[in-house]
Amino acid sequence: MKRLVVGTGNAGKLTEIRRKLEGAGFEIVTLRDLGLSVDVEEDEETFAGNARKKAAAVSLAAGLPALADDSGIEVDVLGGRPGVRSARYGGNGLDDAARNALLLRELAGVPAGKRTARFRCALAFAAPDQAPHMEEGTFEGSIAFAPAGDYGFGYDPIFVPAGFDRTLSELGAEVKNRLSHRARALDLMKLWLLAHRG
Ligand code: ITT
Repeated sequence: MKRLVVGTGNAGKLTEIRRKLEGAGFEIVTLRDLGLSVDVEEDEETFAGNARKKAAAVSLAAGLPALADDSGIEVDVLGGRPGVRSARYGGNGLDDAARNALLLRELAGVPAGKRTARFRCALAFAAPDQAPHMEEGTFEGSIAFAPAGDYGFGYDPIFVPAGFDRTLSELGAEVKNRLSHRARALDLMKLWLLAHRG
């Protein structure tokens, strides 16, 4: 089977990508599987720009087709922050729990109706022999008043998807793999891979 390198250091993303791309006709490998490490500065102003940059760098280093994800959360009352800076929001020293606590402090006093937010995911496929292909997904919801639940990573414990009254971490894998920003982008990417790279 043809190999596809997934260029992410985020274990949560990797699990979601592997699950969604089953049956897409590729053996999914990581940079670590190949004994490679690629350091990409994520300095673009858009998710798509960063995803494209990561995928191109990984494909070049591995000499194989590559997939990269750039994603994050936009909180409306914060003018779209953390946005493309979601991974390092509040500085490099913070872990996911500390970043969630920071976001909740910033939203102290903001009422339920004004806590709207969305996750965005840009996925880029790059191969040595062709221009990159992009897909995107968004996931609307709002920021909870306190973290809850164990599933997932990042901002999942404080994100309540639109139409639900529990956090994504409480709702778990079935809901996330069906409705999330990454799930939607991956569904589209899988269709494109089957049609163009099969
Ligand atoms: P790679 O660049 O190695 O893929 P990363 O974690 O640094 O890993 P990003 O630069 O795309 O990835 O940062 C995205 C951040 O946005 C991520 O670290 C989370 O904090 C948040 N995020 C993205 N998707 C998420 C999701 O599905 N659930 C919760 N948080 C998410």
